[in-house]
Amino acid sequence: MEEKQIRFACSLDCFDGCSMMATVRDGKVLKIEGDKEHPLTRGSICEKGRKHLERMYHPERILKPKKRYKDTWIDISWEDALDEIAGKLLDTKEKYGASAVMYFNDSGYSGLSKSVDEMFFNYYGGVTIPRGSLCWAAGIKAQKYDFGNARSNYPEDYVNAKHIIIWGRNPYSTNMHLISLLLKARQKGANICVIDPIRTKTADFAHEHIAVKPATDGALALGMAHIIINEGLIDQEFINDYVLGFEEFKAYVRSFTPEKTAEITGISLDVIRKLAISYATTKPSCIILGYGMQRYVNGGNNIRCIDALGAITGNIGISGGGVNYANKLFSSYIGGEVEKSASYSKATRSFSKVKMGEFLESVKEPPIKCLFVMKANPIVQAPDINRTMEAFRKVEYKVVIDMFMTDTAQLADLVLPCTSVLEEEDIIFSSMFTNYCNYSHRVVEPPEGLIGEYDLYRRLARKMNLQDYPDIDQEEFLCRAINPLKESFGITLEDMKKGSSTIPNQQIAWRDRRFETPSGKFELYSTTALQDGLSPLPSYIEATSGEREFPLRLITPHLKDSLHSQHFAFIDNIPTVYMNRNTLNAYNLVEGEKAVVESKQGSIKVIVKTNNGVGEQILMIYQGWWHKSGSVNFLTEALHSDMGEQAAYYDCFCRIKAIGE
Ligand SMILES: Nc1nc2c(c(=O)[nH]1)N[C@H]1C(S)=C(S)[C@@H](COP(=O)(O)OP(=O)(O)OC[C@H]3O[C@@H](n4cnc5c(=O)[nH]c(N)nc54)[C@H](O)[C@@H]3O)O[C@H]1N2
Ligand SMILES: Nc1nc2c(c(=O)[nH]1)N[C@H]1C(S)=C(S)[C@@H](COP(=O)(O)OP(=O)(O)OC[C@H]3O[C@@H](n4cnc5c(=O)[nH]c(N)nc54)[C@H](O)[C@@H]3O)O[C@H]1N2
Ligand SMILES: [Mo]
Repeated sequence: MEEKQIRFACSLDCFDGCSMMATVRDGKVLKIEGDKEHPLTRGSICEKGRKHLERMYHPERILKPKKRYKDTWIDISWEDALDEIAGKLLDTKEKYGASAVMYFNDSGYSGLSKSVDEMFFNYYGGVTIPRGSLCWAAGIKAQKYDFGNARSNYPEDYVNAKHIIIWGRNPYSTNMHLISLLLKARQKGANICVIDPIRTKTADFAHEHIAVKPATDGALALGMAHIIINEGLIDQEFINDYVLGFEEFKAYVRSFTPEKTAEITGISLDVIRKLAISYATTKPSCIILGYGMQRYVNGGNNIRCIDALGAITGNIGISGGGVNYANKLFSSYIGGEVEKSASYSKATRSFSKVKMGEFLESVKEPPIKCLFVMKANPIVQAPDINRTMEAFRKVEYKVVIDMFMTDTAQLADLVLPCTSVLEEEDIIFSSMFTNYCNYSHRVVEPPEGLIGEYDLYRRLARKMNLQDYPDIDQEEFLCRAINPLKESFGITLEDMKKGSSTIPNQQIAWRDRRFETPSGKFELYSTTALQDGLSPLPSYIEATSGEREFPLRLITPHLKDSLHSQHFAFIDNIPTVYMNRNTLNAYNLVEGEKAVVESKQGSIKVIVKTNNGVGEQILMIYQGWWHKSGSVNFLTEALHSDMGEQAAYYDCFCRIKAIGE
């Protein structure tokens, strides 16, 4: 049999959006590697991307529907599984109404074909749906107030910057193709600085690392603005023409003197001053934001304060500039059947993803009777696991769709398998960084009998006689979804199939300075924020701090070799906690020993490790560990940030003590 090379795309919820090549022989994938022809990812892929192959052929992958029976699981046929779900859904709707059904989905798979879950539940009549985010919503909302939308310069443009601040992002772990762009920018002479309470590998690579105290970035940005304004380094012309509320902002930042800023942020006067001046005078100056500093109760305002720096220095709408947080580019041009289905949803009840446990405990008229989870592992990834798990368990009927028996699936009544990305024909894009949308070809057929989510919902809709549900094949569904792209830019499905597509002439976000805010300007003063009960100006809300009993802040960032919990699946050891030597000594801990970390919410066992790059009074544990190891979200509290109902994971306070084995 001959070997074939087939192009597909990574489906992980990640910045980079890599294109990949699979080598196939006799219906079996032999290897996967990067696609050298992709303009941005250029053939390099990360460890977790490579693991698509291992996951597809893993002996523990779920291949048949599994039904809970007493204390064990039994395999059932697809027909029986679909009959059972259809029966439950029809019955629940009749007895309690459609809103007694709830679903929780996330971005476990980023392809368009699996967005049919939303469409299915809309046609069903409108169930209880999730709102808010575990991921990035505080920053998205902040940028909506300021710019009207979250847009970024195309990544290839970052190399044109003379000064780059990587602010609360760790691309060494989470966004590897940004690192190659930073290398290029550095070769061209750009100065690169990283602002992070932890000295990450990204910080090691930069010219400077500024160790800000957690959740004080808003104050740092306002302090920088104070210096920039005082020194006359603002871009007056840009402000006059395109900025609303400068005078009010100027009055507000007057009190953020360098001394006060230094006191709040823990950064020396010299460093703050140098940073402010180099940002304002080395044009074009670019800020690349991560999602770290918006995972706090003051997170949205932290991002607004940083956005303001771009506005007062005129570093917006120019090549090499921008306050780049996300790139909501393709999502504005995707529509089709999912969009159309919205009008079929009658009930409109929603719950915050962050507070699923609290919602389930208290919801009445009707209470939740059926719960569906897909593309997500909330019993590991959502905050306050103990509470969420207890409430989740009490729901009468729960269905989970996943490739593996996750901790969430273990609590279900019925678990359905799903296809791997290598078994799907799909369109994949991410709104975080990349400006490319990738077409992913089906590399191999799914294992005997296994059906993907597209067909699963279509078959369910047929069984339930869901009126008007589009009974079309997957290709037609994709074709309709990208219709706005075709109409606006002439990009067709056939074009897409050749590899990756991009939207022309939008390399520089806000080049036309036509902001999507109510005033059409960049809004330092946002009436919309005021109407939402927030300060109209970007404000510093004092960072929370630990109490006597739980003095240490726990930061739980993302690990290089796993996407959230997905690649921790087969790891049994317990998590490592990193802290600096002062913290280690203060708690009489010994390197390598076992300890227990406790918060008001719960506790987990850990192995102690010193890392002097971790700031004072901070513990750092990577997120993603499964229950068998000890999930960090046993410790976190279900808190909302100030904007977007975002999980404020890093406002988590703990104590640590040795176990003494
Ligand atoms: N390998 C890998 N890649 C991923 C993911 C993954 O799980 N693994 N997840 C993907 C997803 S869904 C996301 S959302 C992104 C997240 O990508 P990133 O934003 O890069 O990652 P985070 O871990 O959220 O946080 C980034 C940095 O913020 C820092 N930070 C924490 N608190 C503060 C603060 O108060 N101020 C400042 N300035 N910095 C702070 C943390 O120390 C961390 O180094 O990564 C994506 N890519
Ligand atoms: N403490 C703490 N917690 C965090 C974070 C943090 O920084 N700290 N980060 C948060 C962030 S940024 C995010 S985005 C969330 C992520 O939260 P989740 O999206 O829940 O995280 P994953 O572990 O990626 O879980 C996705 C699940 O989808 C499954 N899956 C993969 N492909 C498919 C498919 O095709 N169909 C179906 N049905 N399932 C599939 C995977 O096997 C996996 O179990 O976690 C958040 N949790
Ligand atoms: Mo995320």
